[in-house]
Amino acid sequence: MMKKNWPTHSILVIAIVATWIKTYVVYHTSFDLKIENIMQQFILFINPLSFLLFIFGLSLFFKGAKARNRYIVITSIILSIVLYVNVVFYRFFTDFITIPVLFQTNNFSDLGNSAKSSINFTDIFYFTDVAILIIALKWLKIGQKISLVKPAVRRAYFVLAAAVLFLNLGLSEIERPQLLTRSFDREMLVKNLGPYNYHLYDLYIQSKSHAQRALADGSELVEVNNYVRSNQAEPNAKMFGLADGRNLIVISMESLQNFVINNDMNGHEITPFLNSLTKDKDTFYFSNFYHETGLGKTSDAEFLVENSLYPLGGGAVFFTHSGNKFHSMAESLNDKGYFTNVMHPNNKSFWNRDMMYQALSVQKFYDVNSYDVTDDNSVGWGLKDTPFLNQSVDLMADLPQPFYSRMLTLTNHYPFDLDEEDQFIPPYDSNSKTLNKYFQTVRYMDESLKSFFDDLKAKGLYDNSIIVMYGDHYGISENHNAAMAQYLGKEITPYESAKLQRVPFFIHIPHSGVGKVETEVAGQIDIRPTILHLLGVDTTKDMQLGADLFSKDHEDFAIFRNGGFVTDKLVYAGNACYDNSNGSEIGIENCQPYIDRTTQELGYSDQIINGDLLRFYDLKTGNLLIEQAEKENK
Ligand code: GP9
Ligand code: MN
Repeated sequence: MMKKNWPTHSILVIAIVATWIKTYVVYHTSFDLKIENIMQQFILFINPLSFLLFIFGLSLFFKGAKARNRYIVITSIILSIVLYVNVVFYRFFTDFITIPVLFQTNNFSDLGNSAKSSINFTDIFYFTDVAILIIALKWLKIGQKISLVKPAVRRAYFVLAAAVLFLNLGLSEIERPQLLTRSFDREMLVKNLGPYNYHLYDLYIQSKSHAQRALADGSELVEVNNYVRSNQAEPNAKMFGLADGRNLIVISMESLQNFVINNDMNGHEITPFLNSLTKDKDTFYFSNFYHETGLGKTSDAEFLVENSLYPLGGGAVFFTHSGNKFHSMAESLNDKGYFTNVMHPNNKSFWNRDMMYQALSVQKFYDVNSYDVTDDNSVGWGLKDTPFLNQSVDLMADLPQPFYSRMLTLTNHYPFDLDEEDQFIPPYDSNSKTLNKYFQTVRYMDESLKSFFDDLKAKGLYDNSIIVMYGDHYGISENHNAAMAQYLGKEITPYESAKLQRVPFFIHIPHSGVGKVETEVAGQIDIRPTILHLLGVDTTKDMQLGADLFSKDHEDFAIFRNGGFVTDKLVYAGNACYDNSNGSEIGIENCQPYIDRTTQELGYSDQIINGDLLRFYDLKTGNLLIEQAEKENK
């Protein structure tokens, strides 16, 4: 009787609905996904559907009922395994699997035997949908027959599936703009795309970089190496080793642009503490220092600091190339006996940091779980800067010394929300709410940094440390040009926009007495060689593109990730060449030699990253391992 009443493709519907519901239940029972509003809940609910419609929909192409049913059951088993493996992985790492992780066996050494103990009998629940299918097929005898679907019906079916996918992507785009290009947080991807689409997306990203890697054989390094060697800057004898043996603290100041330094807003000083450092005898302040980040924002700046290579143009290198071989600053300092770590009170998978930090040889990542985070001490993106920096000093007090701690602040991040008690100055009065609030959060960050210095002193960490601080990237985008024009009292031309990419850079060396304001044009690429030389580390063999800012060989030249550049005399932005002394547009031929060098240098950096070329480079000897590569390829 059953046989007659059930339409022929009921089994398809059962497969889709059962897997869909199960996935949704698993979201709530097995992962800790932070859902903030109804829209996010709705996206979460519909996100498995598009993939399930596609994958199970392929069963419409089968001609025999048996083969079709087998396809559906096997697909259901595979999807259940994929989801279940993620669940088990999540129990350990509170993260979702990426394809490279599956091939990095050292990740699983942690899992070891305890993996077994975390697999429970009740986990059978994760296969409920498979069980339902089998019951439907075997006992209820559903899906015994098949009738061929008309091509038009099939087409309509896949159009529907595509429509669901676009609805899903559209809603996600509204909820989380630039999800696929910018916000590379796996949790966010899974929350918006669902686990199955997420794995497809990951597969796409990984196979793209894998293909480029496979094409490289190391011979590309000859030219790159020549370039790097011929552009090397000799360390300044007075500065080399000046801070040898001291702890190194590097602070990424979120979204901090240089225009606020030594400036005021309607009579209010914006950064009193940082301003005092610009006049301090122990501090170098670089006033013509540029960020060089692309889509990866904070993480791109981290990449520049660690590697002195440019981030990528098309995506966040932290996400696309965490499987590469790198010779990071952390690695150099590990070799020198430093305890290297990063402190940042956010989800560890944000920007794929947990994976990338392994590739960068960072020994420990103090993520959000290392901090005491409550509603009271949080705002916007999470833990406020003052408690973050304060708790970090407590952590530092227990670290083996010397240590290298890289810290990432968070409060001065779009949308620049701030509790009333933290608003030390009023908002600005332009038509841009963003800019108006920006001054207040910058003022707050400045105060946090001041108390951080005090905390270091109180814990006895100050005297034997050096503190390096850089703005990571712009905070005010070109969408706010009108408001910026009002504030700065001048029109924001492409020339001005380029100059607004300046971020403050400070090197504070307690008791050194050598500090001053430096005006040479420089960029984030120069941070690493400068620091390493201060700490007395030889970098003659390093594959780095920046130059020591204290070296007489350092050139006034900063390259933007978008192909623009600045020198002491020229600015190249928006395909036009400007005179840097007055901002007037001049003939492109003036810029051409630097345009060529910019293209060349960005090209070399991209080649190193895309080809994973550092695997062919022996840092200890400076030898190129090209013969070995030839063998590998055979
Ligand atoms: C998040 C923080 C902010 O952890 O780094 O990232 P951003 O959006 O500035 O790149
Ligand atoms: Mn940032």
